[in-house]
Amino acid sequence: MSESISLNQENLQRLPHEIARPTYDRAPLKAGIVHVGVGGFHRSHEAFYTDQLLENADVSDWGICGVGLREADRKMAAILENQDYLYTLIMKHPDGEVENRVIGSLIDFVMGCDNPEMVIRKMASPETRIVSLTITEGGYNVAPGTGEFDFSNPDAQHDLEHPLQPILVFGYLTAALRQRRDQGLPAFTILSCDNIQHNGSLTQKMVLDFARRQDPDLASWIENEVGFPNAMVDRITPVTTDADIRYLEHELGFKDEWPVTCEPYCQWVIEDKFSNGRPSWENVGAQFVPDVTPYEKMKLRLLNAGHSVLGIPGAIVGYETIAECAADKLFAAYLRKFMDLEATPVLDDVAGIDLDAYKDTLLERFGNPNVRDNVSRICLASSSKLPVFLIPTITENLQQGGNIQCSAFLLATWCLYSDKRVDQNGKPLVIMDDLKDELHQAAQGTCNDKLSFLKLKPVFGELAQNDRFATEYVSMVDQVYENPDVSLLMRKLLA
Ligand code: CS2
Repeated sequence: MSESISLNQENLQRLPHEIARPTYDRAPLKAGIVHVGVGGFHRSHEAFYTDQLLENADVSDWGICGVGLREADRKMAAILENQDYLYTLIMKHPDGEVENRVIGSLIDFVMGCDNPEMVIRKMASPETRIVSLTITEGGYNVAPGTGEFDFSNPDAQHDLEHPLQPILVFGYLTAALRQRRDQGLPAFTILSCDNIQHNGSLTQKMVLDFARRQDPDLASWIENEVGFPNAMVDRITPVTTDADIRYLEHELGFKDEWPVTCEPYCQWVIEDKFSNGRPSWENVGAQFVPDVTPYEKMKLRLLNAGHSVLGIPGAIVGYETIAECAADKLFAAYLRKFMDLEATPVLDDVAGIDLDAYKDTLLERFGNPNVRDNVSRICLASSSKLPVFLIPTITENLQQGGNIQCSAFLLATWCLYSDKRVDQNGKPLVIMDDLKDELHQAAQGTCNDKLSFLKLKPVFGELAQNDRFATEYVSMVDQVYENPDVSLLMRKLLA
């Protein structure tokens, strides 16, 4: 077999003809965007939209420079550098069609933990006009229970004491914004691309809380000058596997060490509040709206919550992927019941969106058998996901006398999952969660106090204090612990 071609700029024209690739000239691109958190999602979403834009218009200002702040980013930084920051996006349709495109919008990468000052300089450079973030739901340093910036985090204390060697993204942003202010440069926009209700407003609050502690004048400047658009982001993007790498090498004859797979569906709804210009992403499918709230709520509470609604019981049953869960008629009916009776009644109307059609589409997307989205990806970090995706639905239903059964069932199964840490067949579950020990301990307390798990305040807030919810939850816990065949209880719920 002939040696396969390695993906890089020089080899771009030697790739098999069926692979789409940038036809624009990458050499003159400037990094108008600095992005923190270059995981699969950034590469299938913002970098994809930006690549489409570069392909369709002559806009050399909007290349992307990636930033890694964690030691764990080092491997991928090396791979990207080796490939001239090119990578393949493998879009998998439900009917088996696969579209492959090499994405060219990423043009540089810097590692903060090696050289924090270089990252600060990059953000402070005149060509940088947007700093965007995918730092995960748990990355915003919110103090559990209070919603304030968590100054008790030792990394935050470190950043206050060493403003030019920050660890947290907030330290980087304020250091770079200070340099811009001092040099008379316009501020950049900070664009959050994480799944959080009002992600822009939350980012603004955290940046301002931190900056105020450091320098109140700087904080006022940031408050007046920096745009923090809220945005709803959407594209299901599983974790890259060796099989994806092998597919490109064996089927298409080229070597990409870090491709990314995703579904064909893609959505980005953004508030038009940019402080220093922005790409015309609307020309390639993004929507700019005055208020993103209803879109965010719809997506977080139907899609993201829906994922957990399938994923946690799915993990207990022993399903590997979300598609397997969605293909199980019982799981699909339970998800639909959750969406119709619990999530939808507390959603706002979204102009121009038919919620029933949106939910039908979700079931189809989840069922795409070619997107192998593992339940382990969905279950990871549930302690920072469910407070955003699910708890507000429960709280609002409790205020309005709405339905809470499916949600109570989900939390009871999560308790069982955290307690036993094995699936129904005895296979160990790999739990990846910053609070995994706390979750385990609280769940193990169930034998003495049935509300023990629900009393974990950083995750559930005051839910255990609500009699109606507590009663429903305890009834589910009793049933799940009596017979951990969660499908049986699911069937009862649907009867
Ligand atoms: C998922 C999201 O992490 C999760 O639990 O629900 O990553 C989801 O796949 C994306 O938000 C889709 O846009």
